Amino acid sequence: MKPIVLRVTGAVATPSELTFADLAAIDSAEQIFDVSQLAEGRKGDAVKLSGLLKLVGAKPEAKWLTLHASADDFHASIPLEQVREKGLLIYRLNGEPLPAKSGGPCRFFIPDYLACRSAEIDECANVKFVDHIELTAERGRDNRPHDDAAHAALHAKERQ
Ligand SMILES: Nc1nc2c(c(=O)[nH]1)N[C@H]1C(S)=C(S)[C@@H](COP(=O)(O)O)O[C@H]1N2
Ligand SMILES: [Mo]
Repeated sequence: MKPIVLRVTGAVATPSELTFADLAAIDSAEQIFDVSQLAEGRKGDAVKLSGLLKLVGAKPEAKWLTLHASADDFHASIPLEQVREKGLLIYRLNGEPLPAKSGGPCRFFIPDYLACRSAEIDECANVKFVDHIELTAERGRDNRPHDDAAHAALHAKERQ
């Protein structure tokens, strides 16, 4: 059995446990080869969130997208409508599964993110180490930092 890189649960027709090969097999119209085309300096290949949602069959009641990173217990919950078309999931680097040092197994990425804590969809919502995506009618778990001190502390921890 190939390792599961992403679980998708909640308000979806087909709750799924996806491997790297499953993500790579999503329709090429839903794939972005080389995200540096969209965001300078960013690396890797991505699948559009819209492609993932089609694969699992997002239900109409799904209004919130929660990105879970169990590796470091980081979670962000954002209104689905705002990222449905532009959200990306980076999952591959140089043809291989995205390594943890680049935010693997999956890294959520919004190309035109706003400054940290300026909005619901901010840079802090670019969750690294994503291994579980949950769709819900109500807001899900979110432990993004709320103030400067908490934000600085998080980045200090990240740099260790
Ligand atoms: N899993 C995880 N994802 C995370 C974080 C984190 O601590 N853990 N920090 C967030 C914050 S606060 C920011 S600003 C961005 C930073 O992304 P960068 O490492 O590419 O600069 O990652 C976000 N994603
Ligand atoms: Mo942030």
